[in-house]
Amino acid sequence: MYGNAYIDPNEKSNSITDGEDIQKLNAFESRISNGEKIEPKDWMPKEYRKQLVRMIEQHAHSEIIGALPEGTWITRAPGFRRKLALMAKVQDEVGHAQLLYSAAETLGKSREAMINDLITGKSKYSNVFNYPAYTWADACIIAWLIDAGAIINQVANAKGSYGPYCRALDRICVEESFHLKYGHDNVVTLATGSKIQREMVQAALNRWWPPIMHFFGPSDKISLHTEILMKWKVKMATNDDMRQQFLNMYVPKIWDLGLTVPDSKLMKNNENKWEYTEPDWDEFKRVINGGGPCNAERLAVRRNAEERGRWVRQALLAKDSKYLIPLA
Ligand code: BYC
Repeated sequence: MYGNAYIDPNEKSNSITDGEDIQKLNAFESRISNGEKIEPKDWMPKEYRKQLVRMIEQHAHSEIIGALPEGTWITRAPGFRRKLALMAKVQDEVGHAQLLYSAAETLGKSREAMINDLITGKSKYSNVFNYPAYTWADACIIAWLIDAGAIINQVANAKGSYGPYCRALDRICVEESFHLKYGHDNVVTLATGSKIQREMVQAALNRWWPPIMHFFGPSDKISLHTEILMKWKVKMATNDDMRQQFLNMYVPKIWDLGLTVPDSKLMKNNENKWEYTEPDWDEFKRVINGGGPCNAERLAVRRNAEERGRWVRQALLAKDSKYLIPLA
């Protein structure tokens, strides 16, 4: 669409800026330090392009796959008002994927190639969507706490350096803030409801807590991409900082509702930082690499959608072809 300079992610290099024109690189980095936005036709290092494609594409896949666990609850949401609200939320998530795929396309990778990498398991998407939503309370916890985590990440990164991604994030955040309110309202209803409702929402929180802790990415000590992404202002906070921000904002709200967090080590230390049980990073790696409880099911749904919609995309691309047989 804009550039055709998409770089193969498998390309090997010794240093991330090997072979770059030093003057151009310096000018690019000083634009970033001055807070300027980089636009699709501007010069950028190969690694910046590669990292952005990886991250934006994973984000887009997360939105489209993220519609699935909640989507299964549309027909079973309690009451017409909640069905309508959930339907609107799921539709928003798919819309976010469209915005993000368009942002990634500005870097030269086609949407077909991105979808292909998703359904063949080459590209990643958020760990959290590989777990099932067993009860209505699971759908409520997703809408409240996963959307909360997403907003923390997106509000920060919307101030980043790549124009199309930042503009997509700005728009997404506005819609996500409604999702958060909807999720919170549902969780409040359950947490202040009957004994069965309170137990149901606590059980859902217990199930979702470990994936939510994973959601912000591996700890800074083992994160692969944070350093360069922060240098180039693609990521505006580290994974651990985002996790701390989430705990700061949401643990008190969870406690206020009379719910407990399933981590006996969770507490604030003397430096006003949250301490918690180290998330199980082996489980995280297994899930993001295809071994979670729902990975196969999630990809099968997208594969099916790709197959069933292929004729539409082919028809749209074949602008010169004519109907040979009258339709009626
Ligand atoms: N899940 O070096 P690191 C939503 C991977 S959707 C899976 O720290 P980075 C919603 C990472 O990709 C919003 N994989 O990575 C939708 C890397 O692997 P590769 C979702 C993860 O990029 C519907 C490796 O681990 N939000 O809210 O510096 C309904 C090393 O990690 C995860 C986004 O997508 C993970 N959680 O930082 C409801 C935000 N974490 O690529 C709600 C956009 C890490 O080397 N993404 N990995 O094979 C980001 O902000 C960053 O990519 C991350 C990770 C903070 C997630």
